[in-house]
Amino acid sequence: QPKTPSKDDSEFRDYSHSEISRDVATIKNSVVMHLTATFLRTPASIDSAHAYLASAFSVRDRLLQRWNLTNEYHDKIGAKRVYYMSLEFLIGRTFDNALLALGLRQEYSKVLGDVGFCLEDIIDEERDAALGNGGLGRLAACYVDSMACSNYPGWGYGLRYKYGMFQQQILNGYQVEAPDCWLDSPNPWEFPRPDVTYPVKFYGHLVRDPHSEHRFKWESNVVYDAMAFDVPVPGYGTTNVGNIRLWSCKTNTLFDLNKFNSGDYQGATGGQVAAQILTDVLYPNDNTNDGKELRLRQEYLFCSATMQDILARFRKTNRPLSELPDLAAIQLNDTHPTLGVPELMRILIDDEGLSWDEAWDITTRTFAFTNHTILPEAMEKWPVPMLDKILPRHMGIIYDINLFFLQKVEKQFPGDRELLNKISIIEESNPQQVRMAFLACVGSHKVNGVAAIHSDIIKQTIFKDFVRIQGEDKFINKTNGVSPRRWMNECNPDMSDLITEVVGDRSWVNDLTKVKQLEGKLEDVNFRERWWAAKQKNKERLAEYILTTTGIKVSAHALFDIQVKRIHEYKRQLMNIFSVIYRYHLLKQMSPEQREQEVPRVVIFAGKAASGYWVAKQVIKLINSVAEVVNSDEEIGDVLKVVFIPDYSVTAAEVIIPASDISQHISTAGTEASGTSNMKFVLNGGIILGTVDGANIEIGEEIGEEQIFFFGCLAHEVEDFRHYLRFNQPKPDSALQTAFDMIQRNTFGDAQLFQPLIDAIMRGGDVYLLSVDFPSYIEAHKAVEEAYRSHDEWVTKSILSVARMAKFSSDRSIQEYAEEVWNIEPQPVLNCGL
Ligand code: GPW
Repeated sequence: QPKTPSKDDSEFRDYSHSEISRDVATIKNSVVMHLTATFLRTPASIDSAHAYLASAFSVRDRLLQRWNLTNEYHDKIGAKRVYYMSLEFLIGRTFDNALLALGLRQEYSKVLGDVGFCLEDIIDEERDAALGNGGLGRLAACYVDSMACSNYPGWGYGLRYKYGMFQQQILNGYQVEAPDCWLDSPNPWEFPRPDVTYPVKFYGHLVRDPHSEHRFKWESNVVYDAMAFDVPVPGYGTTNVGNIRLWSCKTNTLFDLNKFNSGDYQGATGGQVAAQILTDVLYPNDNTNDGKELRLRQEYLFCSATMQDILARFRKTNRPLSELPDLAAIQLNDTHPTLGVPELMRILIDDEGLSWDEAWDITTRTFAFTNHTILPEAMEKWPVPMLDKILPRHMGIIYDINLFFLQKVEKQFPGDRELLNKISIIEESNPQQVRMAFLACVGSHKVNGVAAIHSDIIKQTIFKDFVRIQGEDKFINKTNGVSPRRWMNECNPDMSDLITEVVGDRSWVNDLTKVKQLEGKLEDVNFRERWWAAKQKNKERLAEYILTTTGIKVSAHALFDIQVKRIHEYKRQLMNIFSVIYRYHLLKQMSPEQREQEVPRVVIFAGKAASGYWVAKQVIKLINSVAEVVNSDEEIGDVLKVVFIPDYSVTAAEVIIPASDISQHISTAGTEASGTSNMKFVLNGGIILGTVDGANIEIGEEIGEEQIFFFGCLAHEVEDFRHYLRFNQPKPDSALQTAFDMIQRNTFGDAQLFQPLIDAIMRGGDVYLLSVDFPSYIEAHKAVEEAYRSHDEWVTKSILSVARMAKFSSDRSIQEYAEEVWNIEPQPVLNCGL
């Protein structure tokens, strides 16, 4: 039993609450202390890697002090907290972000400069925390950033994968995956908490409580331990520091002393090795559900540890469990954490002795659910036999949740058997499956989509009957947003300095409505020139990056046309590369004089394909094959270059996004729930070429339709087109046919490699409607070109766009969630008076 101090705590308190000095000498001291004492470096053995580590540890010291303050304060005032549960957090780097948040960038630059290092090089030593696939994981990271910056009491909860998103190499034009061993070097941004560890059970059997109908004892000797690691989230310009608590799995089987003594060292710790596997690796799927049992066990480990931790914190308040919803709001980031619902029910009923109705009331008032897709292949379903084997108690609870729900519906709509079948949480397939989206919906008091069109679509499709049963008010929209700290201030310093000049200070970073003031600068010739110069500099930075990562030399004076995102058929990178092929064909038909007149263009792709997604991988191969032919065609020169940048990541995005002239967001209408990179590109002065889909629509509404190039069919037309194409051959226009012909004439290597991509259109029903949208896509490209020729028109579009983008700050999204879903308030630590 640990002892507590015999004296009052004021001495400790005074020291731990005094702000660490900002002067350069003190900082230098702390960096050198870490160099020598934490990393055993001497002046003779210091290198940039250790200069980074020591600087990062000294920044972390400051963060942890504020971290303590924040959490102590929120505990003390009994603040309601939000818990953002997500299997993914795509954080990227933290060092530069923390320096900017604390306002210490210049100081550290000086300290490092004094010992002969350049801050930018030191920043480049950090590896990304890539604990996510794409938009969904990055959104979670932006949201905890906004919570911290807006002083909302809230934590992220996730998993600490030993291997994050795989690293992508391109070999012979093909994607090859390599493991992301991001924890091989020390990670300054996590704080291990061995004292915060919970047991998590699997398998076993149930014993019914003789005294209570709903209570069971769940017995099992397969027990894992989940141990917490805390990742501090610096709030910009505030004392508040947020937190992401990540669970790491270890065994809790006791060290086997007998085996050890008999010389079996391996056997003695054998359990450790087996248990590690649960949090070893991030599943690399984006918008697909592959239904692997290991993934289910990951999800449960995550949900159980998180629910136990939230309840442990709640119990310290000594308030009755019925008040849990007054102190905790839990947001489910898609269905992946939905087992949190039956897990909370299990704890409340079996461990705490509450009745079913009490437990259900608490649970549904605590949880809310965000849906991020309507793609059928992404819908999470788990076979009943699998769930029953691994989590027998939860399977029972899910059956009961479903039973009571169906009974209520039967009362509300007597005799409607078909309705009951449609909305049942259990799908009557063979084997039966648990529909996780329905479970999440029934277990939550609010359900939201992530852009206006998407929220409408889910109300008309997957949740149509639920709207009828549970009422309109439960189903709401929360349009996504992105953090202006990372996606403007950090990644685009020159443009940010310009905005700061106009606003008068840097407060716009936490209040994006202030960028509106840019509109006043539209006629300022000098300002316009500097705006363009900032973009030009970003393009040169990207040209340099392209040269080092691919060896391809591109001209920074060409139009930069960028599509970076996960490779997926619905996102239609294939349509983009077909249009590049067609452009190449047109250029080849021209005389040198005619080609001179064309707007030179660099078409840039980047993105990862899920390792098991064959079609997506062939698309990467096609892009690289086209790039090879086009880039080495001397007749074409700088008029057209095609680049595939390998290993897209948060850090790569920070270089790529600020450099766009246009970016492409060209999903088949109705398929991209929101998109968030579209927001990032426009916030950096780029123009969108896109379909009438996801957040593109709201971006157009905000910045004005003149500032965006829309094309393609509308969401409500998609079904009819698909229906037609199921029974009729597509009719590619001559441009698309030309692209097919060139591929089939082996222009880009063996045509056989790419025939399946053409077949998916010509024989596979063209599900993503490339043949339908291609003509208007080509027209839109022409419009882009004409606008780009008029330099003045382009700069106006660019400035106006940024000025009108305030809505897409994640601060706005988080404020809406806080007010309409979580019922929490900002609690700035500054006024804490501790
Ligand atoms: F399938 N999204 C994602 F809905 O990045 F779970 N990965 C995913 O697995 C899913 C969605 C899921 C994305 C959406 O595709 C994108 O449109 C949206 O902007 C983003 O989530 C954040 O809401």
